Amino acid sequence: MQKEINQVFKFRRQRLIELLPCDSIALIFSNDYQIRNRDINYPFRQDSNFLYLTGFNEPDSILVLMTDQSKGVDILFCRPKNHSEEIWQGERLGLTQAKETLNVETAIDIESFQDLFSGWIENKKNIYFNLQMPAKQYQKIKPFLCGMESQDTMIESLHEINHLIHPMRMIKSPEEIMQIQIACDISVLAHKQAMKACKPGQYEYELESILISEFIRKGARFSAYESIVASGQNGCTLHYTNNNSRIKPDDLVLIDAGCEWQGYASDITRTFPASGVFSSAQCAIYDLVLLAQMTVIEALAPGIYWQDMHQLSVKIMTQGLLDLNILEGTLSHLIESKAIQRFYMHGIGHFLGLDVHDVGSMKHQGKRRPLESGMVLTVEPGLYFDQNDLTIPESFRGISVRIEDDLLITPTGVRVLTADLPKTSVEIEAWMKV
Ligand SMILES: [Mn+2]
Repeated sequence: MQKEINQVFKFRRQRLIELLPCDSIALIFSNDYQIRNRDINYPFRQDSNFLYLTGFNEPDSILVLMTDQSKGVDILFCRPKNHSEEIWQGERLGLTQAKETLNVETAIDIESFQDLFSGWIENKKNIYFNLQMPAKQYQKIKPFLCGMESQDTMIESLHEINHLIHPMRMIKSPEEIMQIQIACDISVLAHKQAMKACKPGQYEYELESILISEFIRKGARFSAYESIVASGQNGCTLHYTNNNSRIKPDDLVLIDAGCEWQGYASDITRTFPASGVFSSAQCAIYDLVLLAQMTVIEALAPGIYWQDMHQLSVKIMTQGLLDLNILEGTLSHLIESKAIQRFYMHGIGHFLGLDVHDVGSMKHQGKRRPLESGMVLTVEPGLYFDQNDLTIPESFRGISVRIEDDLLITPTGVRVLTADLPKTSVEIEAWMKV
């Protein structure tokens, strides 16, 4: 089984090698440990490109891909076995095992990287790496780049590796879709439990603890991002993570949380009434956001433009706010003047993958890029009404609603990966009552 999985990473490296011109060298750095304080580190999270190409979860490693006239090779620099360090830091794969398990051409002690690299770049025309890499990593290669014949040759030969890797990561393979689905399934269970457990008078962090507990209980030790549990007005802070307010009986509670599974993120938002029953004003806003979300999801298919999906959500919600007398004027004028941006200040959604806001672009060579089968995205329209906004009717003040699901673009349309989570106001009220 492990061999089959590692073959997937081998194929990815081979595909990347095929994209490299002749006489190229490409460097993909692992992440390093990040210090939290003194001798304590933050939990280690591998660099997403490195993980995508190796499946190898150790720090202090560099993947090197090289091409010449005849072929391409993949070389892994990593830490050798070291009994005394492994007692403290945990077991390492080591060089022999790394070569065999990860199926690379050769595995070399990371300490030898600079010596070998200085010789290799002498006969390479193109050098690919992450041009935005952290300074600490850049220091490892900078002396050799500066030693090149002239500044002009150097600049001409440096290329952005992300321009090759990101388009690959944008289209998910069946293996990746499986991992994302597992992340989604766990997050759905966690959201269901938190929604059902909610009682006015609780603190937001009590719901957060249910989410995290369920993630970990299912083997997803890490969240894909810090959970947002925002009651009432806190929902108006888009990235609210204090999660320390007391939930009031008339509040809506907005939970935006998702776990990470095998490096793959899920990202779900639900908004529900603390009391278990929506007020009529809350329900009006909720149903409007839901209408926008479901209309966009139904429209998704290969060939569709993401920018049009955002516009579709803008149009639906602008019309809805006109009907509710929150906006005044004509629809076309309000859309043109982007009047809804006061209440809907983010985009319709984003790519999802190894990064929660995954790599990839909806533009390609200056033009819009249509959706393709294999893309995974979130759709998350929202409306946020500040409690101190005196320009809107009083009953709507302090209401924040966002609804977010994760989706796979299929050859014929779309598959909702988070479909098992109650979503309509009727479903939510019924689920909270049980
Ligand atoms: Mn999101």
